[in-house]
Amino acid sequence: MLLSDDIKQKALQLGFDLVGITDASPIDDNHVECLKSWLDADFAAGMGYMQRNLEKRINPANLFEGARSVIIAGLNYKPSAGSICRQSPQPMGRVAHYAQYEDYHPFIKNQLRKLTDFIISVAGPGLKFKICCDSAPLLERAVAERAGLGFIGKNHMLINPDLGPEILLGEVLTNIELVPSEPIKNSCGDCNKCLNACPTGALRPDGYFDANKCISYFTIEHNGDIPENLAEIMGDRLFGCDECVLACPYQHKAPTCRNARFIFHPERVVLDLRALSCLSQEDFDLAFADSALRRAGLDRLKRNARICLENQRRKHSS
Ligand code: B12
Ligand code: SF4
Ligand code: SF4
Repeated sequence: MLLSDDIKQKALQLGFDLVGITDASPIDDNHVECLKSWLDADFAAGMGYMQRNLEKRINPANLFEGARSVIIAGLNYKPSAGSICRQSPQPMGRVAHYAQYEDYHPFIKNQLRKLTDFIISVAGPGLKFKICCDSAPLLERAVAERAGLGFIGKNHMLINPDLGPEILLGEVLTNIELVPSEPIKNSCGDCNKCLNACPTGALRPDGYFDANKCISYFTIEHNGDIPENLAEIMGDRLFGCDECVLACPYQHKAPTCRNARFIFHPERVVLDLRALSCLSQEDFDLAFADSALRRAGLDRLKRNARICLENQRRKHSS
């Protein structure tokens, strides 16, 4: 069997749901144009890091010298139905699906490291690898599309026709020349459900995504106050937002996460807002050491909790 096929088979054995390969040539022009006009229009809001390292973000060979191929893997994170609805007498705040699990960054990187160990064991030493997951400057969704993992929907998610949009991505850049996978041809067609479901208009009718209006951006990435009009629309969304994902028909028919090694934390589906408001830094560090919630940090989470509590108070008094 070809090395490329061996690698794909091993990635699936390691618990990934999807795997594809593309060459390390620059990102396709249409994506680069979209990224540049997105940055020019200030749709990146306060994410200054998106303005930096443009040359790396649009060309894997600039991110990793000598790169010839990119192996990209996808992990299904759709939670099982039983874990979605949780009732409590306390005011609770909702957490985005991906953060209801252990932090996916080290999980995916560890699995990809096992994949590179396997490649060395069959192809010999002297090979070079760079493992990325989320934080590296690389247009991951554009790479995933070219490697045949799915298509990019109007909600800007990489969507696999069978597994839906709830797929987390990680990559191995390597100096080995591998056989590229074929892109797939599906699309959204006439559907506009995610645009209609976005509570703030962050998904614009012209197809662009505006972080200045996105609840996910404000609750996870933004420092300082959240504008009043958006704070009200936040409702009980404490960390992240899944509306444009949950509206998608591809999400509805997708199977749930089947990787038992990717640990799901039922106690992170919703969080007690009052308890969070008076949590000490020490207790936060202990409780969320292995969680993507650390990205926001305790101060932002407390700010979000105050807003969710105020929204719930307003709802009950009206
Ligand atoms: C910055 C960032 C964010 C920001 C900005 C989001 C954004 N849309 O850019 C914030 C904090 C808001 C965010 C939110 C979320 N994120 Co995020 N995020 C990233 C990060 C680090 C970079 C994304 C990026 O390059 N943005 C630049 C802009 C220009 O990209 P874009 O809007 O998607 O546009 C591109 C394509 O859509 C494409 N395109 C194709 N057709 C068209 C048509 C038109 C008209 C346009 C304009 C563009 C376009 O062109 C552009 C360039 O490729 C990536 C990891 C990475 N390194 O890639 C994760 C990543 C995209 N995030 C991820 C996730 C899971 C989420 C959330 C679902 C989390 C949540 N529940 O809150 C939401 C989803 C929000 C959304 N609908 O995009 C996953 C997505 C996996 C997937 N299946 O697609 C990623 C890949 C992380 C990972 N490793 O798994 N995220
Ligand atoms: S994450 Fe929420 S606010 Fe942001 S684009 Fe999607 S639905 Fe809109
Ligand atoms: S909800 Fe409809 S338009 Fe939006 S991404 Fe899914 S299929 Fe595409």
